[in-house]
Amino acid sequence: MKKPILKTPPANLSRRRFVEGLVAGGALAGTGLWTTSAWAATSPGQPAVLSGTDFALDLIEAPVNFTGTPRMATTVNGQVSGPLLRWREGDRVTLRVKNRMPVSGSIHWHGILLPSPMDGVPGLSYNGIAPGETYVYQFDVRQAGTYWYHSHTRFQEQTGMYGPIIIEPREPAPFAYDRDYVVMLSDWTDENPEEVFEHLKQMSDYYNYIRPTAGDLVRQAEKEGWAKALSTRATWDKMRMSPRDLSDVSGATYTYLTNGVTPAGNWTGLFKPGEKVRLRFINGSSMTYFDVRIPGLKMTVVAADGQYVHPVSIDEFRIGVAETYDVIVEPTGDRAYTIFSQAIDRSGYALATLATRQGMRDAVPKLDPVPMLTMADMGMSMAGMSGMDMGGKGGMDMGGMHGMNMAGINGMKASDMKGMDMSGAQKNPPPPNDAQGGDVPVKHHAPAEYGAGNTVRAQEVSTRLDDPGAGLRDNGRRVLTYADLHTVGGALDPRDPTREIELHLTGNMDRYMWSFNGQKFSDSEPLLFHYGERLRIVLVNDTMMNHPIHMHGMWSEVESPDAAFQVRKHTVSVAPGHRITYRVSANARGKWAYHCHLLYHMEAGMFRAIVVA
Ligand SMILES: [Cu+2]
Repeated sequence: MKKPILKTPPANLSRRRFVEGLVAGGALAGTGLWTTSAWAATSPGQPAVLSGTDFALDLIEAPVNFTGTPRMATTVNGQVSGPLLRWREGDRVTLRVKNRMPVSGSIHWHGILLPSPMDGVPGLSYNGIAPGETYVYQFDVRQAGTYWYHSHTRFQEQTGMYGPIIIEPREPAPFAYDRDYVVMLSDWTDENPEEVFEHLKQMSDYYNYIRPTAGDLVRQAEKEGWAKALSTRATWDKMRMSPRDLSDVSGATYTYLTNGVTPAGNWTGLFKPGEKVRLRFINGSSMTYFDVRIPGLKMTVVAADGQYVHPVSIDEFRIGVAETYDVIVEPTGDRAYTIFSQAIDRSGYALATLATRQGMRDAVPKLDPVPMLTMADMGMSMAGMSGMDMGGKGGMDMGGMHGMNMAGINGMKASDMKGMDMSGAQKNPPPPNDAQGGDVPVKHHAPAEYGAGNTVRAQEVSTRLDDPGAGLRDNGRRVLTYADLHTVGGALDPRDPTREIELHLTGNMDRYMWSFNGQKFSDSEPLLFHYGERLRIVLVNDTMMNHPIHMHGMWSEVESPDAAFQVRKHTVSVAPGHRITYRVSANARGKWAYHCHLLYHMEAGMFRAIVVA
C-alpha cells in the first residue's frame, strides 16, 4: 500500500487558516484503497454515491488534513463525510459493515425504523463490531426522505464516521425540483476528542475563551511556545470571542465543514438560472448547532427529519445536532450564493456556495453578534426577579442585564453572579406561565437533587414553539421555528396518550455531568414502555443549553402547546427554559437508546435505555 504524503505541520498555524481550513483539505487521496478523494468521485461536487440493496462498507482509519495539521480520522470507506447511501422505500437492504480498525466500532442508521438488533448501538442492539469482524445489517426500508448514519462508539463520530442517507419515496414528492444536493454540516477538531472531553470535565468553559487566566497562558506556552500562545491569545482578544454558555465546544478547536469541505475549500453546488434546487441539510456535527441562511435566497422548507411538512418560506433556520431539513431554493442569474452556516455561539462558520460555475463566490456575511442569554432563557420571569437582591439598586437596568455573563449558571458559583442573591428566585417562585399553552405543571426539586453545584434551575418553563431562540429573535429575517412545521398527513397514530413520562434535562457544569432527572446513565434504570401503548413524553429543560433529544426506533410526534399534533421528528431540540411534549407509539419491541445528541453530553450521562416489552 502506498504511504500517503503527510505535510509537515506549519510552525505557526494562523487563526485564519484554522477557521477557514485548507483549500484542498479533507481526506487525503492515495491510501491505495480509494483512488479518488472523497468529493471528486462524482460530479458535480457530491459524495461517492452507493445505491441499490446491497452495500459493503468499511470502517477504516484514514489520514485527513483540514487545517494544515495531518490527522487520522475514523471513516466509512476512507471518506469524510462517508459515502451517500441511496435506498428505496419498500426495499430490503443489506449492509455488510467490516471493521478494519484496530478498535471496536459501530454504525447506527439515524432516524430509521428497524428491528432493534439492526440499530447499531453497542450494549443495547448488539456488542458492536470487533476489529476484523463484519456485521450484516438487514432490514426493510419503511420510510422515505433525508437521514444519516454515524458511529455510536465513543467519539468515532467526532473523528469523521458519519455520512448521508437518501431514501427514494415510492410515491413522487409533493413538490418539484430540478437538482438535489446533500448539504451535510459537521465539526472537525485536530484534538483527540478524549482530550476535548477531559478539558470539559476539568473546566466546562475551556473552549469559551472568555477570560483565560495567566495560568492558562503559561500552560499553553509550555505546550506551544510563547510566540504562539501569545498570538493565539491576542487573536481571540481582538475577535472579542466570548461565546458564553451557548456551546461547550467552539471554534476555538473546531473547523466547520460542509460536505466534508472547509470554508476555504468552498464546496460548490452548480445550478442553471431558474432551476429549483433541493438542498438536504443534515447536521452531522458532534456538538454544534448551526444557524443557516443563503443571503439573496428565500428557502422553502419541505421536510423535517425526513418527513414532509407543509411548505413554509423562510430566510434562516437553526438546525440542532442530528436534525435534517429539506429546502427548495430558486436561484436566478449568472451568479453565486453563499450557504452560510454560523455556529450558534458565533465562533466560526461552515461555508459553501451555489453557483452557475465552479470557482464563483458571493460575499461572506459577517458573523452575527454573540447571542446573550436572557432571563427568559434561564426560565426566570421578571416576577421571579423581584425576589432577588440586586445589591440595593432600585430600578433595575434591563440593558445591563443583557450584558450579564450568565456563563456560570448551570453550576453557578456566587462569584459569577456579582453580588446577586439568586436564592431569592427560589424563595419566590413565579406562578406558572399560562400566557401560552395553558397551565404548565412545574416540577420543583430539592436543591440538592442535581448536585450541590446546581441550585438554580428553570423555575418558569413554557412551551414556546414559536421562539426562534437566543441570537435569532428580531434579527430582521424570517426564522423557522417548530411552530411553522406541520407534518403532511398528521399523526401516524390518532390515539391519545394513556400515560405520561416527564423527564428533566439536567446538568452540573462544575463537573461536566449531564443527565435526565439528575441521574447519569450509569446510575439509571431503563425506561419501560408497554408494547402497543401510546405515550406522552414531557421534556423540561432545566439547563442553560439547547439539547437535541433523540429517541431510537420510534417517532417523536411533537405536540403544539394545546396538545394537538404538530410535527413528526426523530430528534427534538429543547431550548433552555422550554418544555416540549411529544407522543410516542411503543410499536417497536426491544432495547433502544434515548439520549442527547450532543456527543459529549451523551458520553457524560445524558442517556437512557428504553425497553419496549
Ligand atoms: Cu445535551
